[in-house]
Amino acid sequence: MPSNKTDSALASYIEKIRELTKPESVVVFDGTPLAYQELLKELVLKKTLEPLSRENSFLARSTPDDVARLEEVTFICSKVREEVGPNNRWQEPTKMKEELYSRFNGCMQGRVMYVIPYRMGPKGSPLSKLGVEITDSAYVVANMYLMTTTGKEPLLAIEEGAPYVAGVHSVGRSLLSGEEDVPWPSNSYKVIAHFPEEREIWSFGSGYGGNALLGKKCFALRIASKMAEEEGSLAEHMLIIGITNPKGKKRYFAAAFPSGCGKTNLALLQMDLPGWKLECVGDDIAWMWFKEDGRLYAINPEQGFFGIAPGTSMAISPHIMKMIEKDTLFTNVAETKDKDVWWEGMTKEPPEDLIDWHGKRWDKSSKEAAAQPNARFTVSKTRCPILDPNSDNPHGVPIDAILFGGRRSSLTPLVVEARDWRGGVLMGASLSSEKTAAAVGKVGELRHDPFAMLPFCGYNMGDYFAHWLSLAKGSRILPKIYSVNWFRKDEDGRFIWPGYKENAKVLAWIFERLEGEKEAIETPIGLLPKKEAFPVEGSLYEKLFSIDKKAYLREIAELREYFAIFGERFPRELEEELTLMEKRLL
Ligand code: GTP
Ligand code: SPV
Ligand code: MN
Repeated sequence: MPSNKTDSALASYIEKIRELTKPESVVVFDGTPLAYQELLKELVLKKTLEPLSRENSFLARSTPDDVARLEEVTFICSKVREEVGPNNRWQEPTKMKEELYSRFNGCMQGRVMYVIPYRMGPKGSPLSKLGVEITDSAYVVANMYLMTTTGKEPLLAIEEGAPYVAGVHSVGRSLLSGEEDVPWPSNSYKVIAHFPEEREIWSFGSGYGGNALLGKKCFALRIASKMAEEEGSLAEHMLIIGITNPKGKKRYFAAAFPSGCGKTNLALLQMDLPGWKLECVGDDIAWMWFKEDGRLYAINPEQGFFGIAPGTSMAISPHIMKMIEKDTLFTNVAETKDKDVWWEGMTKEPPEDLIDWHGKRWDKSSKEAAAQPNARFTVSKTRCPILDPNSDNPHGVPIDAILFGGRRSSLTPLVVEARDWRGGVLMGASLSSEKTAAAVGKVGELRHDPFAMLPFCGYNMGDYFAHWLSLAKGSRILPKIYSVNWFRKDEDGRFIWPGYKENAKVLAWIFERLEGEKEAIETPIGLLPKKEAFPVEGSLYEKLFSIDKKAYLREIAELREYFAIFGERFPRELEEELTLMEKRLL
């Protein structure tokens, strides 16, 4: 497929996939509320969805082997291996296409093939982009309806010749005549393949989240990050929030935390500090570009939230709880006897008579969780109780601060300000985090996750670092960069910082720094809040902000080893920056 696909290219693309996958029928999804309701009815008939007592809300239960993103079978298929770098799995494009053609051959037999034209980003934004997802999963169509702008308007733009990213997805389970369907069709063979040069995505075998909703991680991060490198912009795994101080001044922040590390929670934070206000532009992805006024602007390419349910409660995340009161699709949560939802952390005590995420009566005494740890809700952003008035502004919102944060039980302090852009880029590149249930694999394992983009950067991460450095040019007004860590633990393994609503104090400190209202102390790793200027009592301050120089020196040695995997592509400036930090620590 050419990268500039036209209307006739769309028709021939649909025809090509139809011929290959041999569905029973083809439906172009028109994105209307009525079409969505029709889909929900079908999904209930097929038992993929179960109606809940919450208004217009439904529950899906996946198969136990299809509960999260699958990094092991996610591939970037650029022609030259070095282009994808050691941060990605690579497969030669022709070889991958051969494999895909054989897997997709007849894979939609007995099923409806849906064509979803969609747009990522606000209408009329220079950064918004179009996509088409072809899928044999009605569940995917319903989720895409909530997460993107689907239907006639993006279709028309594509028909008028606008370029788009093409994606084809199949659950990989054809239905031969007379064969009965299962509630959650999938295939034990799974693969998610990206072709950045052709702007194409192919996904087979999984119906879950980032593996199947191709507009999200596959397009808006992996393909879009490559496009951004070419266009001089950014496509990042970041939330976007607007913060207003008691004087009525508003600033926007973007923050990158790895999967399952608190973006949705921070994006919907109830900011309880007197006089302060927080509003949400997005909770997972930011597309950003520098405009002629020299400032960095961001849009949220998504129209909805695909958020983690476990851990969400009225006590700690009331805005999220309010948002999902109705019009929400739940996947893999537990079900109460009055057909409502429950998950670990929602209430102190679980209710009686729960049905677990497998659909079985839950044994309270068992060690198994009632909700799958990566159970999620899908909901349109129109339900967000603190949606920023600029959330659909095609011009984007100006970003004044960028935060990087991982799940680190030791080492990194609650908040550190980078001295300059370079120091900030090193902060992003140095990010490590303990793995969460958002991806299949061992939970809790500490791994490098530069810029929270390890699973999502569609090209060589060495070049990605260089791209970030290259943005500091001319008279640009660069955002200040911060590292944060809500997850430091004490000797007994307990979180030192209460987190959640308390994180507002960190946001306020950053805001006040930008206003020039707060002094900071110079340390070898960056600028820390002055003890008097940070609203926690003395001993807690020490625990949150102490710097273990020896541990930092070990970290630097380890980082050097890690960065070496990028070879020549690792920017010398970052190496120098690392050496400077080392000297300051010695
Ligand atoms: P993805 O959607 O996978 O990209 O994740 P996310 O970054 O949006 O993470 P989310 O906000 O859903 O949080 C994931 C988990 O971290 C949940 O179980 C939260 O309860 C927990 N969490 C969020 N914020 C905090 C915090 O400040 N402190 C602690 N201890 N846990 C938090
Ligand atoms: C993540 O894993 O970072 C997510 C969820 O936001 S998924 O859409 O499944 O990738
Ligand atoms: Mn995410």
